Amino acid sequence: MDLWYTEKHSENVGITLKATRTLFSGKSPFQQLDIIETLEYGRMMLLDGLVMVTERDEFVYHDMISHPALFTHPCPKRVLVIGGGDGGSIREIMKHATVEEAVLCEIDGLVIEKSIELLPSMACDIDGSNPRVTLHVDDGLAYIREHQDAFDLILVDSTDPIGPAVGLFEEDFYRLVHGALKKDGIMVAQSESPFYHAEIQKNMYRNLRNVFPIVEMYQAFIPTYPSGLWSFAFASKQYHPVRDFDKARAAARPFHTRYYNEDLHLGAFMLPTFARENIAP
Ligand code: AAT
Repeated sequence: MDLWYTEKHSENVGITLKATRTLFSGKSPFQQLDIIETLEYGRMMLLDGLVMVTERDEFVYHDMISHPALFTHPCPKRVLVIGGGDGGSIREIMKHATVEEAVLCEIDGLVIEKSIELLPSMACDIDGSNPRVTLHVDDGLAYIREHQDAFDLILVDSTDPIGPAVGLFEEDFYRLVHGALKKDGIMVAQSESPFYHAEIQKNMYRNLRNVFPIVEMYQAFIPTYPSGLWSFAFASKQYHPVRDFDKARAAARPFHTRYYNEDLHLGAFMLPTFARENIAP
């Protein structure tokens, strides 16, 4: 018998993938976690029935949540990831030799534990083997409240604004992030689909603009996320992602990136009109 997994993106639209087996299924105090094996996209992690990552397209998301900020900041040394318990963002951050310490603050210890066990290609730097990485199992909000003026970059690699991540899209949280960043710090946050989530984007970018002087949106192609068109918010105290970008430094990067490159860095900030309109001030 064929097994198919379907995620409904709205009442009338969804994505369907043929699956071969369930590797883990369980409930944490925060959410339902499932890891299944699919034929086209490899292993796939679901939280409350929604796709978080797949082995086949995670490189797009993790390249794009991390490298644009890491290559805009002239010398990122201390980086915080909020959420991201699969470890993919930390893996990309670790490619940057300037980074002395990366902290992962994930609310759900079960996500970290099962990613180490079942998604080792993402979790390779959060399994205790990398001395530059520190793990905290805690609510990101609580953590940054206690760590002000501490980070060059903060990446908000969070779930959608439902459940434990609701607070991570609000102005009060962005004020705490602003305070947790050093005076020239940058925050990047996943910011949903411009095609389906106009309302969420409108509120999120308004909240960000109330706090940060520089706020830009950039896009990436992520086939297993709703509509395939995804976005990230770049909120910065000083550096602009296009005007202050050192293209030569990004071109000379001493490691491979399968999605990010120095031309795409600039292109990703060029938005289609409907996406611009979602976040117009
Ligand atoms: N790397 C891509 C995977 C994710 S998962 C996002 C993680 O954020 C989850 O593991 C969840 O437990 C964690 N999280 C949610 N709320 C909080 C919080 N308040 N503090 C810390 N961690 C939190 C991103 C998927 C994006 C999906 C887009 N459709």
